[in-house]
Amino acid sequence: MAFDLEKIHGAFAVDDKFVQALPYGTGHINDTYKMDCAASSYIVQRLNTSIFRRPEALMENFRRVTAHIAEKIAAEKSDRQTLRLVSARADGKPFFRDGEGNFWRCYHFVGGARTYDILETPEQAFQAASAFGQFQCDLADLERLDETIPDFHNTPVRLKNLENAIRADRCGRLGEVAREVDFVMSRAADCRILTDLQSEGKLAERTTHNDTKLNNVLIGETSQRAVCVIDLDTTMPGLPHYDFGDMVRTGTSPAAEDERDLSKVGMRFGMFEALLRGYLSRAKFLNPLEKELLPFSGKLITLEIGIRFLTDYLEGDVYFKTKRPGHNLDRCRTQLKLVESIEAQLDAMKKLNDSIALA
Ligand code: ADP
Ligand code: GN1
Ligand code: MG
Repeated sequence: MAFDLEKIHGAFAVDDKFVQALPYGTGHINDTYKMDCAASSYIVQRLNTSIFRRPEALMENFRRVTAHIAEKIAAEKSDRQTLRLVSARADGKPFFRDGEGNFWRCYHFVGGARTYDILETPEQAFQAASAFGQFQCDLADLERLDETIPDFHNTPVRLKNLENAIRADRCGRLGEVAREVDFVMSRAADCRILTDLQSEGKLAERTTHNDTKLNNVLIGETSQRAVCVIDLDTTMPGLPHYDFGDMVRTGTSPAAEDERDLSKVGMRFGMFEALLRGYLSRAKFLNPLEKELLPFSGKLITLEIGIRFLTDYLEGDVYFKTKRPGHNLDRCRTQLKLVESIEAQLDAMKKLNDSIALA
């Protein structure tokens, strides 16, 4: 669908002449555009409201999170940044709903920085993980956010959704995925570990980002330092493991999430070590049990996202944006291959984790 981005520009309090707006980034959910104006640039996004069903509550979370982090940054006089929303011209709200019901938001483009779909160096991994650790730290004293997508990282619920998709087999694709289904089902017990500990009161909810794909942190082109954590749509109550686990999922493999040559997929131990050291350098609030479960969280979240890609494949590719037939199945297969690779190294990952002191 083509949108008149110049009109959307007019809806926001951007006092800068519109030049162009082009699709930007590789996100799977929202439509993102980089809008260039005469003096500076902006990010304009159309929120996917079939996934984010309460967009106003989401934007209230977004506003509270960015205001809270901005205060912390100001107090410490650091060069790190947070997203800065632009208000709608008509009513001052941090979003604009157009005549067709599309939900738009706009914020300042952070220049001189970029994201990486595949991390290139352990230093980038260290930087990105310390930025997400700092993010959790910054939000530790924020009042509870609205849980805009309930059960977002509830792995047993994700598994149940897969079981429902298997039973329905709406697209007649089940025959193709017998191996993947077996792989997941033989690990069903893993899916419960964190949620069971939480129900038993042994793990406590915190404010977490919940989508810590490594391309959701901007890294300074020259400084190579993490500049800004972005993509705050799922920032809400969660377990810190969801964030660390997704860093391991997206930061350790040298292959793309949708790579078809599975021989290229695997966990690079050096990248894991850099993520762990970066994260622990800031996540001082973790208690011993939380810390102990970090290596396992890498396996769990990789399995969970594999389950979600498989479910979407069986349901006819209705959730994640896809660019080719079988795209979600390709993505599922890379995740499961990565799970295997993590399993093979889990003992060494735990040993390393035990050897690092928190304080
Ligand atoms: P999605 O939810 O679709 O993943 P993101 O919010 O992550 O959307 O944005 C998509 C991409 O746009 C990011 O990966 C990043 O490259 C770029 N981006 C987003 N916000 C900014 C910003 N404020 N400044 C510069 N680049 C940004
Ligand atoms: C989606 O929007 P994006 O591309 O950063 C998804 C994440 C998945 C990820 C898999 C709201 O993230 O949960 O881990 O794809 N976001 C949502 O790449 O479902
Ligand atoms: Mg993103």
